[in-house]
Amino acid sequence: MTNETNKLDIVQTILKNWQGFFIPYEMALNEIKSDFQIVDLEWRTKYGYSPIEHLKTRMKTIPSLVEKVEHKQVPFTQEAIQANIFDIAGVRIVTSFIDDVYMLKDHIEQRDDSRILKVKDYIQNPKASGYKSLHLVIETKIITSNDILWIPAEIQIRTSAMDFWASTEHKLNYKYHGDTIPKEAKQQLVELSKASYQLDEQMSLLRNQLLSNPS
Ligand code: 0O2
Repeated sequence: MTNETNKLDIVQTILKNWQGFFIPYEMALNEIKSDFQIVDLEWRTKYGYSPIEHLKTRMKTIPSLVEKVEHKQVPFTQEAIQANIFDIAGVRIVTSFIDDVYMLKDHIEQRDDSRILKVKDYIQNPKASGYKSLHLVIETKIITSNDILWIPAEIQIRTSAMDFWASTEHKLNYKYHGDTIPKEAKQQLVELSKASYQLDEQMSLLRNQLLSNPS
């Protein structure tokens, strides 16, 4: 395990010498964001409703990248990181309903300018923490002035209820950073995740009832 001083050296080296490394990932984020802005606009225009509540993009922070590279025992070279770390560019899409999560996955699947490399369905198979979300590792096509690149990105799609749970749990864990969150609190978080999923299911049921019997 690299010690803290070495970690700091690595972060500083990356900051100093790897400026160009992150550019294709920025391009991928712009591309994906604009694809979903089009979906949003199209749906609002056609149906007066969009499956997308909100969308956020983020670049992995350098300390978080260094930690992951160490954890996965990937060599500290640009080539090795490009080939092994797929969430440098990250997109989070929040929907109102569970069905919309999978509808957006289908949308990505059908596009010619993206390829799904891996699906991690933490809605069907929640994490032990109670975390629920659909994760897709994709490659998105970028056309530059002299090249065509396929850049990896991770897309997390989840409902507002799942997002509320995840961001609150993250804040609680952050408060305990370096310390273990008490066992009872962990169990309570799992229960809260189940309760919020019931809310999602009931909302879906209500929507389906209203759609099949609008009057
Ligand atoms: P960051 O940089 O802060 O966003 P891999 O080996 O690469 O396939 P990976 O990516 O480590 O696996 O694991 P995973 O679990 O598929 O995705 C990690 C991301 O999912 C995390 O990002 C969180 O955004 C989210 N996540 C996973 N588990 C939990 C959880 O229990 N609670 C919450 N709140 N979020 C979770 P990072 O790793 O924090 O990176």
